[in-house]
Amino acid sequence: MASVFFMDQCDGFMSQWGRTKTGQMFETMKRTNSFLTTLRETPSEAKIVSHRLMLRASMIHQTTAGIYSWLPLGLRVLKKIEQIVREEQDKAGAQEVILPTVQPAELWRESGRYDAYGKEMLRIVDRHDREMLYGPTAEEVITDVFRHAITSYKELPQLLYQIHWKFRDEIRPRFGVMRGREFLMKDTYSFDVSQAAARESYQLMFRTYLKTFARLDLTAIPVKAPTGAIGGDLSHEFQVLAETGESEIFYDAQLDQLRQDPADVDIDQLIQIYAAADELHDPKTCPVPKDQLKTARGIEVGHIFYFGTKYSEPMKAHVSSQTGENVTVHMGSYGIGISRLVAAVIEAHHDDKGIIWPESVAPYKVGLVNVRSGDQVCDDLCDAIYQNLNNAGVEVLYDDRPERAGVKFADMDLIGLPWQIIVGPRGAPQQQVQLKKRRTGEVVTLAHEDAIQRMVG
Ligand code: 5CA
Repeated sequence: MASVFFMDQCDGFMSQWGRTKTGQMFETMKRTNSFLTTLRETPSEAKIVSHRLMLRASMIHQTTAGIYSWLPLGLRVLKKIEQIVREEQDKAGAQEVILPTVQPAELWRESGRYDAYGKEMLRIVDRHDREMLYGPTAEEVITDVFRHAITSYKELPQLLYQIHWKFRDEIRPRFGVMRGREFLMKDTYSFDVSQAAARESYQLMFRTYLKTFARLDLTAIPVKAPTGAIGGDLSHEFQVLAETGESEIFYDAQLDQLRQDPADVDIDQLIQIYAAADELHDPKTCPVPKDQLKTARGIEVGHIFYFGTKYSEPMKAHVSSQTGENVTVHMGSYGIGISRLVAAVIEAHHDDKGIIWPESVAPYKVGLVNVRSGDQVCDDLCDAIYQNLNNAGVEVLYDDRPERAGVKFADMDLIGLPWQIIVGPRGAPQQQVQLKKRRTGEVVTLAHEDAIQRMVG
């Protein structure tokens, strides 16, 4: 990976920034100058492991009930997840937009949802006494954008998405960012000329979701779901299995085999396999034999809906068809809880020492541990490694603090970077380091150039 530095002469700076070939930002950081303030003790308010670890690793700070500030380490993960979700949406041909968070009540009156949405909607009055709201979702806003721009079937299908903050005044915000009141969502909206075409968009998103979750190292089971406040007649939730999950799901054991390799699975086939949220599961009508039926708890990380003309009809989103008639477009919407995913990844990837980030979303790839900061040989070798990794565009967090080795090791394990390069007084004179893989705990001793080489490759 080549890199271009904006600040060549930045030896004295706390961190360095660059840009990789793919345009993604990377950054390296020294602990002495970082905002990282890890906690040894377990915060008592946190009931599930992801919340505890996010607080202990200083990824988030609760500003008020269900509303969080994202701190530097947490934000890096949030951005990585966001970028993977974005790349998969772009590959599917969806185009990114940003819609307003503050929306006029008027549009929601048009769709008939303003009164129906209830107390979860945060309602605001502006200085002219106009009723506004902080968007819990954006079907109305996007339908309004669409109807002002698209007039012909020739311009369909359209897939538009945004990655933006939502607000739902949840009655019981809990488990940290897992169920917040303010949260980051990716929401895509599809517009098609017919029901058959809309089904294709639905299947495209279905497939895109399986690829997205696989890149996050998550196994997400697609489950038939009720449509709730969004409405419509076809819907799937994507559930990551975890004991702490809020939903109970029932599924055919066949799914366990198929989901191993989602890329090769025929989607129609996957949609046919029984998997249902508890609201939809009825043991009397369930087609799966008892010994083949599995039950598990899940975290809903995504939810997709086909709702036909529920919004386009009242909001008059029409196009001219091939035969010149005016037809109402068929729509779907497709959500992914980006901020919730940060917690879901931790629920799926941790041990009793802390987080174990999959490489794809790790805040840094490597943690560099100077076992004896202040020792000239150790400091020099660490500086050389830090600089080399930097030049190669490898994201590294360097623990250069004058702390005891035990504290640094515990912190690195807690933060959960995939790799640790450990520099100590025994190996440093021979330019030797230890390379530790966080997931397995496996440690090898090798020349520092070899360790760097392995991180770059
Ligand atoms: N308009 C549709 C699809 S874009 C919609 O809003 N769907 S949703 O209500 O199911 O939300 C989409 C995803 O956002 C959920 O699957 C979940 O992962 C995430 N989400 C919903 N509520 C919260 C919340 N309170 N905290 C964190 N994430 C949430």
